[in-house]
Amino acid sequence: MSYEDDEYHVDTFPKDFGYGSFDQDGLDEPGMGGGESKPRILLMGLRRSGKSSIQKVVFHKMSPNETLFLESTSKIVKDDINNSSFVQFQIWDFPGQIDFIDPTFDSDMIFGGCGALVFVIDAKDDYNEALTKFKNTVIKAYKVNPRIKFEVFIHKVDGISDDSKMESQRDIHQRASDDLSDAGLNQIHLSFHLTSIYDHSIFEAFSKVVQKLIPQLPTLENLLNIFISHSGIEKAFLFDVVSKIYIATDCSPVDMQSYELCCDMIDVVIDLSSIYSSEETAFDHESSSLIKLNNNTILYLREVNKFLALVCILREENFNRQGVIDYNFLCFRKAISEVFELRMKSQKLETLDEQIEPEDDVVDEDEDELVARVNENHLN
Ligand SMILES: Nc1nc2c(ncn2[C@@H]2O[C@H](COP(=O)(O)OP(=O)(O)O)[C@@H](O)[C@H]2O)c(=O)[nH]1
Ligand SMILES: [Mg+2]
Repeated sequence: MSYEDDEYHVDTFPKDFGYGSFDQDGLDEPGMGGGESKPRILLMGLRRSGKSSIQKVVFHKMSPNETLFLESTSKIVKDDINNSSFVQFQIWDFPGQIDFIDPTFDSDMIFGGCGALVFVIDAKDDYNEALTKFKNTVIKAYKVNPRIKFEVFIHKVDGISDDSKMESQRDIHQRASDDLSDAGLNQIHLSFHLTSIYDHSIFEAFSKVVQKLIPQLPTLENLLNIFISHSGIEKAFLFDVVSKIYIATDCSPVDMQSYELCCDMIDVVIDLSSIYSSEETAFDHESSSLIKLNNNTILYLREVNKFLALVCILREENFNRQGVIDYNFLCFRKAISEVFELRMKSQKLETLDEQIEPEDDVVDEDEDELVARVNENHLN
């Protein structure tokens, strides 16, 4: 079997908003530390279930209509999502017809360094065959690597009524779980998402998949909770600007509409700044933006680092204290960069000595201390 590193051309988006270049260090060697710190997300499912479309729409700004002309994938396509921040992984897009019985399919290598397996099922199609393939895939993958997160995308749910969406989800969930318990594997946890590339559901689902692969997630959530509670903010999302997936949010529930508003705000900010500034500076340290909605709500965006933006939703009257919000934001931004540094340090330790387990508790302790310190510094 051959692999291919695909070079994508992103022409609907300024160059600088693409992800950095692919650093190959140690990634292709099974068992190397590089693979550990940069988990793989595998996209699997039957032919034409929508795998390549998902990857292109979420990570390469392809418009959903353009996916109609995607050619079918004949090799595994590796795509490196590398923005040197928290969102670092590889996506492997598989051809639908891949066969695990095939001796050239190196399942140890493929599932070994895999963080999440996204299995795409076309909800508009008869899904019996997909479920059979799903069962075989999970059994095989779990044997190689029991730590894989299994994510099922019940896909193409655009134009399907809410009732039948729920009905498909219930049915697929039931049958997939039954299949696995028949195989004696009912300890495997499956997550289900209803998705479509024609709305924000695919970004939301991918956000959840990626978040599970970020070891620092609890710290990030904690920092967001502290930030909003001291600043009179209702909801805050920490966005990966390039993909518009959110890598963390505070603990209040996410409603789809708020998420969509924040996504649209990022588009507006980037489109506008691309017009009025040079490509390299369209999103930089000074980037911030304020949108007042006609229902007393404010959307406030601040740049966190080159790749991350914080988008907040708050009531107009709470924005009177913008000074406090901005001060608290600076504390938040500083804390985020410290979490990064800790992450870098622990990654270095990992690569220095592959044999020694990374000292997780040391990092945790540092992160706890950091959260406590940030809490003290915040203005009320
Ligand atoms: N209606 C609808 N069509 C989709 C969606 N996602 C993908 N498709 C279409 O499904 C077809 C197959 O997609 P493709 O990505 O090539 O599937 P793959 O073989 O799994 O990689 C294409 O014509 C896409 O336009 C979706 O969310 N909704
Ligand atoms: Mg494909």
